Amino acid sequence: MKDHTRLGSIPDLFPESSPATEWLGPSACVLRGFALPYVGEVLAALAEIEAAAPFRQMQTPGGYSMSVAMTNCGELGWTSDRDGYRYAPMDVLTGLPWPALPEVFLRLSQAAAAEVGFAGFLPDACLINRYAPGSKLSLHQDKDEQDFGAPIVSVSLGIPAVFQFGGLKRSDKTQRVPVLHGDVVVWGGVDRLRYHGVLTVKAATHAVLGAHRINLTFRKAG
Ligand code: MD3
Ligand code: FE
Repeated sequence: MKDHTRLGSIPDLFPESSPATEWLGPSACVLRGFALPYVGEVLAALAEIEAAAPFRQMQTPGGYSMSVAMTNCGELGWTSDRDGYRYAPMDVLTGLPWPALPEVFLRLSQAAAAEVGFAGFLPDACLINRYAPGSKLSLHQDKDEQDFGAPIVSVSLGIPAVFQFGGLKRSDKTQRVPVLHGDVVVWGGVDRLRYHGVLTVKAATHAVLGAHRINLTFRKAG
């Protein structure tokens, strides 16, 4: 029978332009738009977290104020101050435990990790970074967690940014990876300790988040 829809014969004009999954390494990849179906629920949960544990600009051990504002949810939260970096169960700003990880955060991070081969990922910490234009995160490794066997899942929301993505030594060559609202990055295994950072965020406006970028990183910290 003749195929009147011709769906099977429409050529893909852009076969490599924006694949849904872009591998950055053997165990690191970008899942384009993966968080989009979750965004409504994620933003509602985020409003509650922010109300209970406000964003704050933490101090570095060297006494500088970070340009990125941070808060946390989960059993453990990442903190930096004059004494150093660590995960702790209490928010020193409020004197209260960090808000619990909302169910939608667990569902999203677990689904993303499974997509990259890390089935059963169960984070106990979510660091929430808020970037205004001009904010950046210098090249670093995430090594304050106890268990490097678990991956980290990053969810980007709001205005665009460019990730810097290097190797296991600070001096290794870096790649630049643009990330948009809804993009998810998962890294683990041999890529778990790769240096990374966020270039200075440019001025832009997002329909929902205004002049902000928010990044959630899900971690197994304890
Ligand atoms: C590592 N946050 O909070 S992870 C952090 O946008 C942090 O706020 C970033 O780094 C942020 O510690 C999101 C960026 C990232 C992307 C790809 C990687 C880290 C990576 C690939 C391999 C290793
Ligand atoms: Fe990091």
